[in-house]
Amino acid sequence: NEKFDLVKRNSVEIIGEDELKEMLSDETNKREKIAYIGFEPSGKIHMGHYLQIRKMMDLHKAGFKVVILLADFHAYLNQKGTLEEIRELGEYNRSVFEAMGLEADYVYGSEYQLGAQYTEDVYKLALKTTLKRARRSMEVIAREDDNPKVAEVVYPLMQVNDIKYLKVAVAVGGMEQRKIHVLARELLPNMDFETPICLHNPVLSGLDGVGKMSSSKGNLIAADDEDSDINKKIKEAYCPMKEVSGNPILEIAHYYLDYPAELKRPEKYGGNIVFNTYEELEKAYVEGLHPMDLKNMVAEAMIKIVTPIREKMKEMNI
Ligand code: F2Y
Repeated sequence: NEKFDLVKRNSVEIIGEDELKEMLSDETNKREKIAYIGFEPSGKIHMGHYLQIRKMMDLHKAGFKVVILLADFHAYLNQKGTLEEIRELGEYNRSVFEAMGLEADYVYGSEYQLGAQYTEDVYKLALKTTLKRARRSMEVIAREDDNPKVAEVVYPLMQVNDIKYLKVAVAVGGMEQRKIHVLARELLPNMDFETPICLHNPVLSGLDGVGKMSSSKGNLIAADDEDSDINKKIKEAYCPMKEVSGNPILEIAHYYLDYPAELKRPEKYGGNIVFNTYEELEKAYVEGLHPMDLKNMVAEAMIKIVTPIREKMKEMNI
């Protein structure tokens, strides 16, 4: 199935693949085709976000209505600032996603998360979830805190509840969301809601090779970086010779190059090479393709992707 291949492409996993296949081939919309992703509003939108936004565009192309949750209360519970500050970042994030070309419905969590029925359901979920499980689901997501707060275990319950309240069939997120999603799959069938399908995207490593690409760490390529920033950042990025694991440049090559991809090089450095697939490129790298060659390819591809987004953002006065 063509639509299924499009939706699955470049994801790490889909939990509930068969249900998704069924939905994609069902013209009667027995189950409403709604896909969502939530973001804690953030000061910088980067290429990790763009991987997820592109996936939402794939789902839109496959016939889904796309909902973007600007998760203001979640960011608040996760100590990201005052609600006022967070909402301002939410507006900014929405504009950047629009500049990226995403067609979607945007909703703030606070528009519905104070409703009586929503609140009662959070209490119900609180009774069914162990503290241990709630904390585990937050391992990668919760902000570092020497004295962790109760807010940290309220957060995943609300995220589970969002899936019900937004009538989501396909919940999308980075791999770090999987424990919350698995919890949702267990709990929601007992809350008058159908088990959600969950699609998980890869989480890119930071350009410094320390941890993940993150707005708070500055180890990123931003949606509005200038060509010169991109060239400089990639030139200086962590990219150990012959090493695949935790290599941010190879990860970007994996998810952002179009294959077949061509490396253009002067004859004296070995001339041009065409890689038909990422796997071919990875093999060549493990066998000694020079990091500088890889970086040149990746920088060119990133500039091609970022330039139209940056231009659109300028046009929109973002
Ligand atoms: O960014 C994150 O780590 C997500 N947990 C943010 C988020 C996603 C959702 F799908 C918050 C939510 F409330 C969600 O419903």
